[in-house]
Amino acid sequence: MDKLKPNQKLDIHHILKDLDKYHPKKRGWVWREQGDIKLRGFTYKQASPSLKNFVPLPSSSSLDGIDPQPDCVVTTEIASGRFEDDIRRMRMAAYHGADHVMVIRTAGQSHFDGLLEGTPQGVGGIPVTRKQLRAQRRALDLIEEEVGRPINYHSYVSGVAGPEIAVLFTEEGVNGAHQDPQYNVLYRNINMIRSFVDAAESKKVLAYANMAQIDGAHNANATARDAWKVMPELLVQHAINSVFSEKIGIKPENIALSTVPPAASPTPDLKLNLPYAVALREFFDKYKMRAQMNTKYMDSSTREATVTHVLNLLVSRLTSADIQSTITPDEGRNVPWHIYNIEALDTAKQALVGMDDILGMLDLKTDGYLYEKKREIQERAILMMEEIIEMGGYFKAVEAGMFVDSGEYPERNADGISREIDGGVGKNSVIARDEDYMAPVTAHYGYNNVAQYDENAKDDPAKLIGGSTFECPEKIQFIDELDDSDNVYLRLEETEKYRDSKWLKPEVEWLADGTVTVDLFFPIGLKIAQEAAILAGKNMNLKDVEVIHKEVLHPSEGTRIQIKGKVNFDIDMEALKIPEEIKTISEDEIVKYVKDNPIKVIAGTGGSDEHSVGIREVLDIKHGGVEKFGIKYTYLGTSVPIEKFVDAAIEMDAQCIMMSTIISHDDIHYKNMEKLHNYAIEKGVRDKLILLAGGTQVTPEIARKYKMDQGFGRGTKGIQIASFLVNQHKAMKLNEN
Ligand code: Z98
Repeated sequence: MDKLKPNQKLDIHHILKDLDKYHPKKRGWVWREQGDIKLRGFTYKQASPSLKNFVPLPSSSSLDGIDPQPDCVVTTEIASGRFEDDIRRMRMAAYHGADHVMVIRTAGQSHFDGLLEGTPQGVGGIPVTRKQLRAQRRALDLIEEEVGRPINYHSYVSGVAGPEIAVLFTEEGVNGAHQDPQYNVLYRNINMIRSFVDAAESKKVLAYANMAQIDGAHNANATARDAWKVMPELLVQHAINSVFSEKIGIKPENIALSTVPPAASPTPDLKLNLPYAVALREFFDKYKMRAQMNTKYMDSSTREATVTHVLNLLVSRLTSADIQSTITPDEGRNVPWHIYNIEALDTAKQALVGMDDILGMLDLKTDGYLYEKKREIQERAILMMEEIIEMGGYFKAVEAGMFVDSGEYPERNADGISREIDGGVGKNSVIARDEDYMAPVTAHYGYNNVAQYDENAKDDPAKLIGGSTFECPEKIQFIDELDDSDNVYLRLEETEKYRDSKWLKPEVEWLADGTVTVDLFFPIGLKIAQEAAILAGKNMNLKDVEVIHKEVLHPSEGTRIQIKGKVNFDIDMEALKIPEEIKTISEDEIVKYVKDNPIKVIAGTGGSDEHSVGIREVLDIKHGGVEKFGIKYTYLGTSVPIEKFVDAAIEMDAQCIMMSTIISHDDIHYKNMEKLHNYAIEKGVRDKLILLAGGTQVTPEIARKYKMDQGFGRGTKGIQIASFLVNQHKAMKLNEN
């Protein structure tokens, strides 16, 4: 499988085969191609070329399926923990426009003091391992070729094993990483001296690999009691990590500030988030901005999360974000449900494209509230930085609890996170290098003393050993999984029945997990509704029923509940009756053809059938009926005698009869079809008429068996009928000639 094909599943066995010998195709971060794009007569200014293979937004079905891509990199966070399942998600995400895939370590990997091999699920979460990275990068190498755009792969460099992780990432073709020593210090209580020394080493490696770096300031935002109060501090944290990174050698264009709008509606969202974003961009204009939604205020409502996301996207567009993250309420629910990943990607794509060139039409005011608030945030940040310097520097300031205090600087509530300079994990573990210290490794920070061995190896110390793993990937030690009771092969065996077979099972988290979600409404208050929902789930034969979302519509009149649970049946795909797909052609093509070749239709509900809604829907322009494409119709009404259709067609010189037939007892619908066909023959016009029958009980195959040219069942759209008419009309003309 050297190439993926859209109609073929990604073969996980292929990804795992000879994985020990696989090495990534390239290193380094890739930005999107940017520029003006023209699609279907529209010009997009903040855009990027369309993909080779993609799934467009649903509404694109009325726009010839165009899929304009925004100019910024779009992120998805994939985190089921089973890399064999996540690979499929990455492929779906790429089709929806993701070109930055972040794999979340669900274990709090900062707590591990070394690298882990294998895929040890049992440790209470999923850490990132070489095998997992390699398998996923291998899959992404295929996926990026399939969609025709490079995909950036990303994870985190933190914890006391940070430098080792940075090396691992470089070896395995990871293209971006979070790296910010302040994260270690504040949130993981890792010794600050150790964290900054490790960060220097890690950043040197990230710089070598040309990876993009995302910082960790946004975590203050997520941790603080009132996130908008830490706005000045966020600027300070960004400043510390950016300058530090640049001094070590990361190029400014690879330094991305992780910005999260600090507030969400029902706060006056934009009045806080917009001045903050402007303040940030103005101070840090040489760096990139990675915008992520504010998860702090996300509850389990997908609707609410989407609105917060869209408001955040507005801020991103107004301040030109370079990387746009997308996360979902599933963070809040703690379940990585990829359908919502895809929804969030579509939300970003739809909103960003919808707001294309907004700054070409609007200016942000440079006076009044926006200016004053922005200035105030910046002034507070500078005051804080000055005080930190006066206190004797960052370490002293952390010790004094200057960070993540719930007061808005310079106001202080004395509840900030305080760490001791010589405390925390890994304290006293930094030792000065000896005089004759020497490490023959590539991308090493600081004093390395290689010249004593070889003057020529000064700038390339690994030369002394014939190259490091960066230059010679074959030197990498690949250790396969060691746990023989929990590994990918066992998991694949468990689900083998559902892989490329006739068996299917609903899925949420992992292949064939049988999980489903159900939306329920009860005309009662919350407390009772919740219990009722769980019982309802059990009565539906669901196992492990849990409430995942609840919303009071009125304290006593009603509650909406969403539950999840597991089903224990399999679906045999071979037993399914798959309705025939009716192919459509583009609206423009239909309109042009009908203009040059007028088509008239006689329509009505046949026999003694009084239904009229369906046929009117596919005739009238209102909901996209055939009239929309220039096709003229004469509607004869309901209970139309079969003969009358043909007589009217002759009289009006029509090319087509559309007979609706809903009632199906005694197969009357099919009998009427045959009658219509026979009468047209009797009148000598069968070969000049296109006969169509439609209705909820009509299937195309059986309609054709009863001599119709085509049948149209439930859910038919006008464009399907119009497309068929055009194709059939063309074929009839060819026959005439
Ligand atoms: C994000 N969804 O930012 P653990 N380093 C930094 C981080 O911000 C994080 C980690 C490491 C969010 C995820 N960020 C939150 C600077 C996490 C993760 O301790 O192994 O979980 O490290 O995209």
